[in-house]
Amino acid sequence: MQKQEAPEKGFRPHFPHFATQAIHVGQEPEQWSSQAVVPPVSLSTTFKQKAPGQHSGFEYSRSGNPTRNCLEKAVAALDGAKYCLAFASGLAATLNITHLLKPGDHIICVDDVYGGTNRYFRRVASEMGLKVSFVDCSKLKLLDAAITPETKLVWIETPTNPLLKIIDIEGCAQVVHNHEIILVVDNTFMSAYFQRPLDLGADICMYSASKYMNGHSDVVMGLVSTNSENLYKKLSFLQNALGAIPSPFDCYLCLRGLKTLQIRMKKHFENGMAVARFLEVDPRVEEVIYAGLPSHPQYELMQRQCTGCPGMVTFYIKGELAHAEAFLKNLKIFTLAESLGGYESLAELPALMTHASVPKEDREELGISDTLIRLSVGLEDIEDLLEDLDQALKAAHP
Ligand code: P1T
Repeated sequence: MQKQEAPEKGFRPHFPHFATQAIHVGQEPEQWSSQAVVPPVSLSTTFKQKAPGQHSGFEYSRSGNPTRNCLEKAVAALDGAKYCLAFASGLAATLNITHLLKPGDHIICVDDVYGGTNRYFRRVASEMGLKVSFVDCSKLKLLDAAITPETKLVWIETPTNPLLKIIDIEGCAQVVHNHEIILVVDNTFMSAYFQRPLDLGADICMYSASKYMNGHSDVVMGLVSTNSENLYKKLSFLQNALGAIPSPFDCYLCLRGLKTLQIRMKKHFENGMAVARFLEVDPRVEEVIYAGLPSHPQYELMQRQCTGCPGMVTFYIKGELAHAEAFLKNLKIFTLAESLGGYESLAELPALMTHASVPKEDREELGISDTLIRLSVGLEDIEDLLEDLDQALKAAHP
């Protein structure tokens, strides 16, 4: 696809800065007869029509809902996008985007990707007649070489899950835009605050809003932003036709979560950095991967492409599976659980948890070993988090 034109001047509304937009865009009290400052949760499934087929903006809640509409407008503003659509989960967003393709089309997906995305492409999309290749898109030559006349979609995550590789969005856009290919960036880890994929040439920016965008581990949702009217029209049709939409209450919660996205991300960065620095010099740790550390192989790219790093820290504990398990079982403040991006700190073992569905040989080739531990560093006091990590490392390596 051709790079889309930036939104026209004035589109990024009256409020120029991030937190102001998160707090106000799409949420103007004047839109409600009650002048409600907090957007109401609009639970009605259906809306009265003036005459058959004549509605005043909403007809049925699957095709459009006032609370969802507020959220979609706010996220579009944060992404510098003209359009945004909300879905029932991150994977529902992936499903809808994939429905833009037809049997025989080819998808290139970054090799290190969330296990559920890998499973969907490998075990569902490919069963429906789509061809899928997993490619190390951090090497643009490999991406270029993998493109065939059938390639219609390139799917990248950056940083990748769980190995936190940084992919050059602008570089990928240059490669794919020589062809009729849609570039999708899964921006879940960075959130709209640290990275703006559409500005860097992506056609679609998607999120599992279940993570940082909502930030409170109480909503499962997906979000998709674009500047392309053509893609928006198709995705909007699919949103209604496939029906994988979020509930109005979840939209309300996510909109509420977004209001603190900026301050949360700043604190996640601060805490993530402190944890990475702590682990980096710890003799019980083999290697730390954190894009905010100068030791990260793509540190410079990260600095060019993003304005900060989230609380995602991945590391290899010294030893074997038993050491990783002992560490995880002994954590007291970090909770052993899948997911990420909430206010609370979580820890997990990708090989046995989030990425268990990735074939073993692929995991081994990527480096998702039994000693690879993924942390989602939350917003607790850093002294407590470091003390917790220290005592769990002691339990693993007495
Ligand atoms: O869980 P859901 O909202 O359907 O989103 C899927 C998804 C998409 N993209 C990325 C980068 C993700 O991390 C996820 C979900 N990930 C986890 C649950 C996890 O623990 O990694």
